[in-house]
Amino acid sequence: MTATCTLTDCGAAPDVEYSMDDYAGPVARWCPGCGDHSVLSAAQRLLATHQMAPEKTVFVSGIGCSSRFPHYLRTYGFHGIHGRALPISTGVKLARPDLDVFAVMGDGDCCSIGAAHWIHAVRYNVNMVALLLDNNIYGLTKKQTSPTTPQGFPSNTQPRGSILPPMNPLSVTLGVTNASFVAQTADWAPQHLYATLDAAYRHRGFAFVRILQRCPIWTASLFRDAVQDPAKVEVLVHEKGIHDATTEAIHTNHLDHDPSDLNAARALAEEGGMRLGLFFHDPTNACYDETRRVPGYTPEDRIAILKRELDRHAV
Ligand SMILES: Cc1ncc(C[n+]2csc(CCOP(=O)(O)OP(=O)(O)O)c2C)c(N)n1
Ligand code: SF4
Ligand SMILES: [Mg+2]
Repeated sequence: MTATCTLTDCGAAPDVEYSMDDYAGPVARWCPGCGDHSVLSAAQRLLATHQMAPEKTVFVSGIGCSSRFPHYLRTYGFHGIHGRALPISTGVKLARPDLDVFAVMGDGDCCSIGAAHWIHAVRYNVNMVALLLDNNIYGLTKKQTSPTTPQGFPSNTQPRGSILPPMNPLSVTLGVTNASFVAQTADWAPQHLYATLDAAYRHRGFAFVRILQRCPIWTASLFRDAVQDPAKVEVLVHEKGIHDATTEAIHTNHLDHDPSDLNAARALAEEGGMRLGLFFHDPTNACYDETRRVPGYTPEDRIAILKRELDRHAV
């Protein structure tokens, strides 16, 4: 695919073609075997496939191991504060709709401290890709129970085992009004991971992707069975879904699921289990960034409108 000139927006083809290496930042400092490495590679491949101009691409994160993501890419990046990746990335997209925006979050980041932002981001359905790197634990702060930690799994905050049943990020997202794209993939299924990121990027609206992510330091046992035995993973298949021949050949356990069926998606998500694929997709839902956009105002017009509004409240 050829990129267009982004400096002048003249539409001319530039004499540069980006390779995956052009997006690579410093060597990632995640532990060996950490699933975050795999997600980073898939993101670099996506950037190269779509020839996304580094100066027109932004990765926003919160705080956590996974949130170091923007440091390792040579695009724009914003390493934010814990739980706030989504309001920051929403603001970036609203102010600069011409940019490609990605939010990268951990399970603590998204499902605990950032939970209110998560719900409203789904409802606002702003055009961006949100990645939940779910290792079922607070990794950076050394094995503290997160909302997705399985019940009974011991941690440093609940050494006798996580007390509550885990939150289901797919069910939560599918329960929010205006949800438009909900998928699940895994770091150890690189082809499926890439195909999912590609589908998410192509989606018009807020694409929520939960990535089952291995943390060999704190939660090694949780994904081991699924990694070692492909039959333990079920792949959702459908002509409207995410299709990857390699994944479907390795994981022969398939389930036919039409991603335009919201009730079926909710039922499947509620069942839990190791399921990879597109649970729900509706590209017709309203996107806040599109409906609120008022074309034709210059910066001077906007300041004049703002002043007029403020004057209305003068006492
Ligand atoms: C406001 C605030 N509260 C708590 C912390 C401490 N803290 C940093 S990262 C983190 C959790 C990280 O877990 P997760 O989001 O799952 O990311 P992971 O490290 O597992 O990738 C916490 C509690 C913080 N930095 N800021
Ligand atoms: S502690 Fe776990 S999540 Fe954090 S970098 Fe190491 S393997 Fe990855
Ligand atoms: Mg985590």
